[in-house]
Amino acid sequence: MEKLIITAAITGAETTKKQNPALPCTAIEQAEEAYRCWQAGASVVHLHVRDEKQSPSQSVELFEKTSQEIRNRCDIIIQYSTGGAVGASIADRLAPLNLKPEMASLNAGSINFGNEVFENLPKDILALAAKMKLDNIKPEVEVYDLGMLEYAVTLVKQGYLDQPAHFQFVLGTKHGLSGDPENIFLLRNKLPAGSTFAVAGIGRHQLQLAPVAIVAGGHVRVGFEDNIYFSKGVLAKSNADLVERVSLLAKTLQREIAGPAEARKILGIT
Ligand code: KMH
Ligand code: ZN
Repeated sequence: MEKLIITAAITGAETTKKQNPALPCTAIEQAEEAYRCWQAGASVVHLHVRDEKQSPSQSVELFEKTSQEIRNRCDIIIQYSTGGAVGASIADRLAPLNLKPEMASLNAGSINFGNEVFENLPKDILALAAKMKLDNIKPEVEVYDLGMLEYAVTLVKQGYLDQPAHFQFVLGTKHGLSGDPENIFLLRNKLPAGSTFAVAGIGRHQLQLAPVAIVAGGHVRVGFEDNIYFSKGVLAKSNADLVERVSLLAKTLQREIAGPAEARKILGIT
């Protein structure tokens, strides 16, 4: 089995410092947190940025500053969010890609999100995919439902996404597939040959699905974007604590952990 890629989704667009005071929001806070996560075994950081009011932002300047601060500390792969926050315009979601990050998320469809709709129109998905192809940015295809995966597979077959593609199964959202471990296998069995996949469990599913993903040959995402707790009712003190626990799980399950250079090879990042 290939080595395990751990992604740290350190901030997200929805989590607040009120919910967890350890949420990193400034460029320096995010860079220091990414560094701690890298030390704990993460090879990818999934990045959203926040403005001075700690509100979600798609500011190119902020993405650039934060990326620079992260790169000053470690060689972790930086994956930009193109999902942003619900309601962000597609132009704003696309703009940070001009900085040519190594990776970016690509959401494969629209879904109810809280009481809103996280909108991903087909033309916008294709525009983001085309930009990533043009600038050699590795997409991580985010799927929240089986139909979204099946649609993304058609994009692979039609050449909008290069093979082997990398997918993320986001499980445990209120309106998408649940955190039932069987859903990992449901989705995995629909992947085109040679694809790689990671699992992002939401809330308590983050911990519960990590060992399943590890033994199923998938990769794992953890972090405050998806879950702020270390255990029931106990806030995590740092994203790095969540990463470290996955590293320990992997060691216990005898799956080696990939460093950034190895992760680049596994994902075909050139
Ligand atoms: N904030 C969510 C609406 C992504 O980063 O691509 C979307 C999201 C997915 O976080
Ligand atoms: Zn995100």
